[in-house]
Amino acid sequence: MHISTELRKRWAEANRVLVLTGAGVSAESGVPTFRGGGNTTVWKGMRFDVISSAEMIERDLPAVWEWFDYRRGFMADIKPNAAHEEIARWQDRFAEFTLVTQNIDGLHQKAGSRDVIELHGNIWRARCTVCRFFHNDSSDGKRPCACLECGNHLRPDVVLFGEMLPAGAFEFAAERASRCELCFVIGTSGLVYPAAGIPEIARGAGAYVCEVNPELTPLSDICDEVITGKAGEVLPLFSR
Ligand code: BJW
Ligand code: ZN
Repeated sequence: MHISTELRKRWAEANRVLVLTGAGVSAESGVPTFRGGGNTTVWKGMRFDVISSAEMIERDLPAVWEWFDYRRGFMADIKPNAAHEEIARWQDRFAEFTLVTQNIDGLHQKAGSRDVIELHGNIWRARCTVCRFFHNDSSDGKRPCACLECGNHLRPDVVLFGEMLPAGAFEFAAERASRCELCFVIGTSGLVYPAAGIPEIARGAGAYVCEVNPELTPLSDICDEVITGKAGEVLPLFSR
């Protein structure tokens, strides 16, 4: 677990920094990753890419809610870890700082990060399956049962396999990636597109790209530097 002199210099001098995070950044808070243990996340015998799919919303919305309510249950009490906290400190350190996350747990915001680009939505929000009206949880942490505008069914406001990302979110992230000087790829397996294309855009535009992950990923090869370790242990080394 070592930060090169080159990276320390670039980190000290950079004006425009972009961070892309994935499930690994929340692992040390106790949120299970999707593909840990050999791609094995399963809910009631269904693989997560089956239950977390656009098709399942059509076929069995109550089952989708059961799966998301279960996860909302254990995510309610979790806290940001040292990685979220360090990333939150970075936003005031650079002239332009962009945080792009694939996570839906809201832990970056809990740690104090502002203007987080959530590519895959947020588990604490629902939206109407008909009129698309957004619903945040009520102050007591409960989700509404039906649309408050039109009374139709709600669904989790998350992006499932085969669904489009929120309008403009990827485009904004891609634009920031195309002009950042330093790009961190933290705790993602780099398998899900278009999110996994962001470091490639940054690299193609000449940014220095650094991955932080205990394991190598398909993105490791395009990175200038790979720091092998846990996000909560590696990231605080920057401010120290
Ligand atoms: C640590 C750690 C520690 C552990 N510290 N690290 C191009 C090619 C092929 C396919 C496609 C393509 N473009 C689009 C597609 C289709 C599809 C896709 O990418 N499929 C691939 C899997 C093949 N993409 C989509 O469908 C996307 N939509 C789209 O492109 O729309 C246009 C379109 C429509 C129709 C047809 C075609 C195109 C939408 C993707 C939505 C993803 N949604 C999910 C579920 C959210 C809801 C839910 O939570 O249930 O989002 S899938 C899941 O994967 C979740 C995550 O955000 C996402 C990424 O996972 P992540 O974060 O990388 O986690 P893991 O578990 O994979 O990895 C964890 C990593 O952490 C590991 O590397 C560990 O080593 C590491 N780690 N501890 C640091 N302490
Ligand atoms: Zn509605």
